[in-house]
Amino acid sequence: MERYTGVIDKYRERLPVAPQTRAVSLNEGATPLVELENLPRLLRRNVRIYAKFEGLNPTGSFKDRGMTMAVTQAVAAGARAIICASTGNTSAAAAAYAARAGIACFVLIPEGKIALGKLSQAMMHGSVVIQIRGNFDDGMRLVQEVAKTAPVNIVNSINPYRLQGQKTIAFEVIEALGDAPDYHALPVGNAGNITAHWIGYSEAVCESTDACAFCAGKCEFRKTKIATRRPIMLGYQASGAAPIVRGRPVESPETVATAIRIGNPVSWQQALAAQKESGGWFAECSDEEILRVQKLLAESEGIFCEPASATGLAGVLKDLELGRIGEGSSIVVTLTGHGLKDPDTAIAHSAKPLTVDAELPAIERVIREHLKR
Ligand code: AN7
Repeated sequence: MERYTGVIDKYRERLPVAPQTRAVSLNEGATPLVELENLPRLLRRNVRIYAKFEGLNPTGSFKDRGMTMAVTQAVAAGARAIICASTGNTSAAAAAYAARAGIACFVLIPEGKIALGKLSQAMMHGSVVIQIRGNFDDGMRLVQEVAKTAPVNIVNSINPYRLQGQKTIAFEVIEALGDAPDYHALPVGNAGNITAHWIGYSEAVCESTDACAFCAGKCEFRKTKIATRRPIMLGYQASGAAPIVRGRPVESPETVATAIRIGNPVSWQQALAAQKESGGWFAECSDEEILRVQKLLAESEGIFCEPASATGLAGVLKDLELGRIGEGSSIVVTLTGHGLKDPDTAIAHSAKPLTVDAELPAIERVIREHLKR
């Protein structure tokens, strides 16, 4: 068997990358699709729920799939610097892949509003971290303006190569299950990822050998049909940052799920198209629901995802409760980022550690007390 070397080498024929272009990769992708065993039983639901655990990518989120594409293409085009606005994970991925490629990286982040782990990544990989007194949407606007004059390549998801890389999630799900699931749920912030999922699922059922709309005739993807159908797409937003659910931009988005604290998503229209074409829907979850499901997943399945990622599962559990998702369904939930990204939130919402004397009876007492419950 050949050594696994990331999503570009694995899916090159389905991606707009020339055969001779060397991939800037950290062996991202090939993440596990873990079936939840205890939650459906706890909830007394006859459904199959699978978690696509994107937290196990090299920088701990799905952004790596898109960043390998964006940075590979930036390098191929001779770029010497990349830039992004970010709620955290994009900056972590951009910083790491820029380091790998040996190019400069500038990241704009909302001051005080990104999780500690993500900030540490951007700093550790040597990117230039610019904290702005504003939110993600302000950063996104500034990045687009500055890129008109400064010699920097934007690696936010308005860069179409990002979505091309991220579409590989759909291919992996199909490979693991043999076909598309009934439903695919995920959290929605800037709406790039739901757009990318839909591109992937749509290409998977396509047999056309025509050049695709993306490459405008410059490349030809091999289009082998690998699925018989597409899933119903479910997008979930945090209540304090739910512009798509509400149908209008949110001026000052607020949520504990800082990754999706976005009020005016760039890929809004594409996300709506995915929802309509798939027969799916958008819905919202409160911060309380998000944190409860993050904890529930960690305690009942051993999977630790960040708050934003729990939003997708929280939405699914609610819609199962409401009967919007039927019995017998197969559901894939993309868990977009690792729980270790945001240790502050995890610690703030968990039981405090016990402190006892370093003596045997104290430890025995704790064990006895705990098992009595
Ligand atoms: C864990 O890092 O937008 O709807 O700047 O980090 O494609 O934006 C992060 C987004 C979901 C939402 N889950 O995905 C950024 C950024 C996690 C995330 C999303 C993000 P999109």
